Amino acid sequence: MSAKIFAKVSEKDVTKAITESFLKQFSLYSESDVIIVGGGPSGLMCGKELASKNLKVLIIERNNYIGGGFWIGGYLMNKVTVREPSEKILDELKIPYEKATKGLYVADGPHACSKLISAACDAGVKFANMTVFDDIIIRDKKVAGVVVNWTPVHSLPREITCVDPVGLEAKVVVDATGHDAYVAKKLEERGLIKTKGFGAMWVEESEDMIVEYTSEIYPGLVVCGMAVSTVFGLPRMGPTFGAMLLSGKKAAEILLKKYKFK
Ligand code: 48F
Repeated sequence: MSAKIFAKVSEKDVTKAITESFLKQFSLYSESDVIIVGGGPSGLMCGKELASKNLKVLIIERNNYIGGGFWIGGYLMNKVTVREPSEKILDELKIPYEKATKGLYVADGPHACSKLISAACDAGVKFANMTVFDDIIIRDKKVAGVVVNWTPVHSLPREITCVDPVGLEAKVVVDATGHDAYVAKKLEERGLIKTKGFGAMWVEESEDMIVEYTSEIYPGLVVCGMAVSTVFGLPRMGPTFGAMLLSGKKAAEILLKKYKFK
């Protein structure tokens, strides 16, 4: 037999490496500065901005893959568009793009999405994927964390799996769950806020409004991305992503201004 290329390691070593590393991180991030629910473009952008300021940021994502709707532009075609001036963010992230028409730029979805994920990882964001947001923690009339479970457990019928979720604490939670606005809806279920449901498509209006309405909607809960349109009843914008990136950035600015993290 020819000389071995790889180091001598057994199965148990592989298992221990995974479990020990995962549990160490999960335990550390059970108390985060900011928990962002949703790993789409707005959540990733928000996380990147916060982690680059040395905040401890955890993104909860129910899917295995991160990126939300940013891989695919629309109608299963993997090109994403941004309107001026958000091509400046593509420049910052070193995402190549072409001019489609005056004020509109088009990029490859896989390239744009992977660069954004990479920038978030490089900034220090950690991820809990295959993890579904299930409920909110509220203490003294302020959001204080999230209740989560494994996606596979959550997806099974109750009669097969009765597995309690676990709680993760954070100083601030960001709802970046897209059109569903899952976190905001949990507050609504308890009569604490009222959401309006997103409006019909109107690209000329929607992007500006989403950035404008990106805000803290309840103490400790900031909303960004398409969740903003669902909360405030704003028009949807279809497959153009500038507002997602700018809204994520604004969400980070809002909470950096208001909260002390050290
Ligand atoms: O939908 P998504 O990409 O949200 P976004 O950042 O961007 C919206 C655009 O993609 C597009 C658009 C405008 O261009 O109309 O739709 O606002 O990403 C949301 C992420 O949240 C995850 C979901 O899997 C997706 O990756 N998510 C949603 N609900 C939960 C969740 C939940 N309950 N628990 C965990 N993750």
